[in-house]
Amino acid sequence: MDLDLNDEQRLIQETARDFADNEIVPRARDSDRAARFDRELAQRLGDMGYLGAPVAEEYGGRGLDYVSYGLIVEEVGRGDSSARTVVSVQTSLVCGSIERWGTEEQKRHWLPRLCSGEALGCFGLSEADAGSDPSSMRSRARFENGHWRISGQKMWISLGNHAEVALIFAQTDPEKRHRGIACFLVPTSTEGFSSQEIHGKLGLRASDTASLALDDVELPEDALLGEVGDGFKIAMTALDSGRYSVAAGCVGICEGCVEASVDYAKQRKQFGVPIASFQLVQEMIAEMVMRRDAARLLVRRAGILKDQGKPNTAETSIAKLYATESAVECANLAIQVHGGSGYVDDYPVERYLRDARVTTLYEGTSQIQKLIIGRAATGINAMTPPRVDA
Ligand code: COS
Repeated sequence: MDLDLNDEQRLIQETARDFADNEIVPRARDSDRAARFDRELAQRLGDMGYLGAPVAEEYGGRGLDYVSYGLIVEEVGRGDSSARTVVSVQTSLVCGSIERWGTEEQKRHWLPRLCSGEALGCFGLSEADAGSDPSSMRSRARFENGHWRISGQKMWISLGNHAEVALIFAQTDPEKRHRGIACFLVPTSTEGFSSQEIHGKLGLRASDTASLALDDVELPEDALLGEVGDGFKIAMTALDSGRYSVAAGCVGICEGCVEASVDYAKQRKQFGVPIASFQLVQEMIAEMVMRRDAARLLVRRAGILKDQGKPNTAETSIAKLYATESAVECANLAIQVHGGSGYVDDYPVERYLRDARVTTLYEGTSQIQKLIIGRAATGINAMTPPRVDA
């Protein structure tokens, strides 16, 4: 496996780095303090082509490979995970699903506006009682007199209050469990659709998080994405891309922690010398560097497999598990290196910790990733273990 970047990928990385430094970092603290979703920044991300980087150019994307997409997400994630969430949700969960499963008409209708940032989209899979186990969702869809009617509630939906289109997953036949789930493209202006902001989050305060309610929402037949029964697979393939994106963003957090900690440790003096000269400080920095490098390599491997069109679900889960846990660990260590200064938002490290914390929860908890990895290694599904007493 060739892990080197080519010239084009290096240029994409440098451009994204400059963009993050010049346009994301300067806004991050204020948006976090104000818990304000920065729609203007979302538009700038669209202007840069960062909201549909791997989408084909004919649909308004940039037609980039997955490794390049990962490089962009890493830089945006180093700048601000709330901005990174916009990129991940819009690109991996929304645009990726429409491009892969949509009809030509659906693609032409939605993708150019989503890729440009003119419109935002959200991904309505989770419910209050259906997180790790999405096939137990309670949202229902029925086909009546040539129309779909959907009712249900969704929870923890990023961009839900600003989206123009929501991908809504709903059950058409509960007896079929995951094989009865369907996915719909729901314009959020449709009568019966409403959203509400979720307040009081530990982190990602500048990211919009919503609960959605669908009260007998009526949709035309062609609002269906894929076929009835494809919903679970649409969700899983979207999450294979979304988890990659979250992992890449977390490499960015690890990188930010290393950079901030090295800078601080070299300028902060105690006992008459920079604290960077203390072995115990270097030990913390070494741990961060090691985790950053390992996470980056795991993300690169997953990206290369995606670009090669090879199966990568387990490798993506490994990257997601390791990178997200490492982001939490690195942010915690970075605060330790910064001492009291790391506890306030003059430095980015306390935000890194608060923002990193959700990444081991959403798009599949660390425990779900371990079960996916364990199943791939053993061939045994520990989520529904086979009976041994029958
Ligand atoms: N890509 C494509 N298809 C997939 C897939 C993937 N990555 N993973 C599973 N599938 C398919 C399977 O092939 C299977 O297809 P068939 O019905 O044709 O047999 C079907 O989906 C069911 O798969 P599986 O048996 O693995 O489903 P489980 O109920 O055991 O659940 C887990 C699998 C737990 C891994 C899944 O439910 C999951 O990822 N849960 C976490 C969800 C999550 O991340 N929620 C947070 C959302 S935040 S947006």
